[in-house]
Amino acid sequence: MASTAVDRFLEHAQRLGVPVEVVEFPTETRTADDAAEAIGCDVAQIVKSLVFMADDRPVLALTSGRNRVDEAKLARALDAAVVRKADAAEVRAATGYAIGGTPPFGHATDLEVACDRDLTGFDQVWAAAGLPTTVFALSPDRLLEATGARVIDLAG
Ligand code: 5CA
Repeated sequence: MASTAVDRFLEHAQRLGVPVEVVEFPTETRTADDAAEAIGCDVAQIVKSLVFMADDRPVLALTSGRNRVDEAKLARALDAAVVRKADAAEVRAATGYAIGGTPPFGHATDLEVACDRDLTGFDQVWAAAGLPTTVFALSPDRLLEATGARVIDLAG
């Protein structure tokens, strides 16, 4: 797995003291459905690490693979006037990773993080590890600790 993106993520995780075991698949895990199928878990256990622009400030919404973000709810929670999905370049600039491989922490910039309440009920959830073919598992508690996320109801 000669990948600077995964290596970069692992370095961040180590610095944060979060044990990460990267699992790489021969098929893409670019979307939540792809990832759930490859892993053999419930799609609701997939952490989508979605970047939004909240009044031009990038924020991260950790969203259950089963849910769509209600942008009005997210705006209210962030006290922002306007929230929209970041484009590919904005995701790259804010996180240092490409869409489909963006991990939930270990980013190029310090992002405010909101976490979908629906992710917190599982023993284990799965998130991207830097590339659209890589994932790792962690408990929701560790996810919240590593990201400093605020748990909110963000599903539409
Ligand atoms: N590896 C998987 C599961 S861990 C993953 O990263 N899923 S994800 O949901 O976090 O990333 C894919 C998401 O990126 C898609 O759900 C979609 O909402 C978003 N996306 C895809 N293409 C674009 C684009 N061109 N601009 C903005 N967002 C996009």
